[in-house]
Amino acid sequence: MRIGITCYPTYGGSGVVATELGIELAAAGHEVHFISYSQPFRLNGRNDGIFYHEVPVSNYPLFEFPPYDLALASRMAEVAEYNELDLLHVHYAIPHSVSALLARQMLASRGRRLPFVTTLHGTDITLVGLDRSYLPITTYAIQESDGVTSISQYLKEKTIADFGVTRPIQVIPNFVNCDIYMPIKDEAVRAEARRRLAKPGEAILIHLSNFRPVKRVVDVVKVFARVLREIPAQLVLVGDGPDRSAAEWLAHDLRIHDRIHFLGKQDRVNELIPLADLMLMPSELESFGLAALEAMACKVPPIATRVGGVPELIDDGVSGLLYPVGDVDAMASGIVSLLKDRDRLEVMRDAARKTARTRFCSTLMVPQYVSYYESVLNRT
Ligand code: GMT
Repeated sequence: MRIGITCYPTYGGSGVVATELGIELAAAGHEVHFISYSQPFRLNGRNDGIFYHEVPVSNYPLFEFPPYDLALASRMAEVAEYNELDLLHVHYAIPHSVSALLARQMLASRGRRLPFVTTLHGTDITLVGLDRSYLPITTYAIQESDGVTSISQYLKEKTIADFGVTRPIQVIPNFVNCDIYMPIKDEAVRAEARRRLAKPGEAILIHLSNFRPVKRVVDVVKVFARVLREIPAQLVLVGDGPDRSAAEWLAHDLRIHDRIHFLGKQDRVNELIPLADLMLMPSELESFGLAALEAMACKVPPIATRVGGVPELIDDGVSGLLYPVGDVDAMASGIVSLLKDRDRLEVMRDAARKTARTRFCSTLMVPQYVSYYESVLNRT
């Protein structure tokens, strides 16, 4: 198949899923064309079967807001025509599904077919999409999509309830490549790598996100401060965004900044995650929680909040621990008791990896996308 993929190319779960999907599809012999305003961040290097098409957005002085969605629609139609794409797959409904709808209409007027699949990821439904200025057009574009997938059952139900979408929605959960996200098998190698972050005997906690308010990064620092009262530890914070300075300020105010590593945006998180003992994801809301899945694949159990689609991924007390949003005391005491009970931690580490491998591995999900594409092509 020849597949066009559009996503946000910046750091964020939907862009990660779209890029990893494109890489896996190309590895399976499909031709993949990314269409976006810049190259997706995980698409570094030249992969066979992958092409990247930049969307130029001209900024005429009359435009207070350059119309990216129109430029994207034009480029989608061009790329589809020149490369004879079979379909488009857009990740994150706003504005990608609207642009895809326009591209489909442009080509239809010339007798060419371009079906498109929209994958709903999270805030396109739970936050931004609900804004009155976007709600009607987002609903329309989802409804008009030739296929709609969502990354969790929770998100599917939310879309039906809040948007009144009647088109069938197929749940295809987030996935991870378990050969890239994996534990470091050699304990001596792992111990040596951990020494760059922590002294022997210290625990390592990790958090990865785009530091948006929904991720509650300040809670990560609060939990860590409580853990430190009982256990020597280091905290590794990967990512950057609006709440980074609030987290840095709190770290200094609590005088624990010398134990917190603000690493900023990192490309090879699969090399960092396996060094940690536990991962923290105290989000206000997660439609799935891809960062937690990546951690689980590396045998790092997540300490997370019981929100959105997270319980579809984490079995509380088995492959991780779940708490109410904002309950930093409970999260800290859960972490402390787990770190003090190494046998229980080891069982949980195995369960986390097993969940990733047996339920959310790319080898299971990518074929689901391929057969979904085939079903869309057969009925359009
Ligand atoms: O909302 C974000 O923080 C980023 C967002 C995205 O679209 O980039 O993440 C969403 O998509 C991820 C991949 O499908 C999910 O794993 C995240 O749970 C989801 N985020 C939220 O629902 C807040």
